[in-house]
Amino acid sequence: MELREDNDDGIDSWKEVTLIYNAALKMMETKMEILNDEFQHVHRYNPIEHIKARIKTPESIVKKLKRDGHESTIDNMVKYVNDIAGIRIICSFTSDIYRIVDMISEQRDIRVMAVKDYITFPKASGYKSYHMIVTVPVYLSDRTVDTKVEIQIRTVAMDFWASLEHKIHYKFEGDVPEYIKSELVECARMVSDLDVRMLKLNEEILAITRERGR
Ligand code: 0O2
Repeated sequence: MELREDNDDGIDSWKEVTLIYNAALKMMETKMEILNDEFQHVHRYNPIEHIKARIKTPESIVKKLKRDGHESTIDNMVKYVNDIAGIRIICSFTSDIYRIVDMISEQRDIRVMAVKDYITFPKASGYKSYHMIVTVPVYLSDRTVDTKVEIQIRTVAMDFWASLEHKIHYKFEGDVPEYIKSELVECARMVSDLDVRMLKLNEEILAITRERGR
């Protein structure tokens, strides 16, 4: 991303950063809504339950840059922080996740830069989610800016687990007692089990509906 010359206090550049990342988020949200509407039209079914979008706070950006040993400059922010713009796509079933990944990857103006499949390879904590870092072109009056967006795709059940785990992590400032960690791992196992059973149930309902010609 090319930013205009910084002024003394850097405010213009920061404003420009948020403007561009906000535009990228809007584009991604609209793209996802269109795909969801089309999917409903063709398959009579919505793979996306809901979408959450956020711009990372300046405090979190600075924290991440410090953690990775970078100076807090606008340039470093744009270069090293991949999740300034983040979108979370929540779906009902695990199979929807890969459908959405394919649909995103096939969009001609989206460039997939990196993926992390924590669905097939969950974290030791039990965390499951599919992560993509993509760029989308943001069309300004005088130039086009390819802008990074982090996409997290997960089921409702995985999201429920991740939200609570995130809160717990934050409460204990990373030093979570062992018995809570093991309980979380056990809950993650139950979440995976629930996702498998709900998917199976849904497939059975769809098969019956097809059989009855409805
Ligand atoms: P926040 O507050 O949610 O923004 P990165 O640090 O992004 O450069 P990393 O950590 O290898 O590199 O990226 P990864 O694994 O793709 O994780 C990025 C984001 O995924 C995190 O952002 C979290 O939102 C989420 N995440 C990853 N692991 C976990 C986990 O074990 N539990 C929960 N609840 N969320 C997780 P941030 O910036 O760490 O946090």
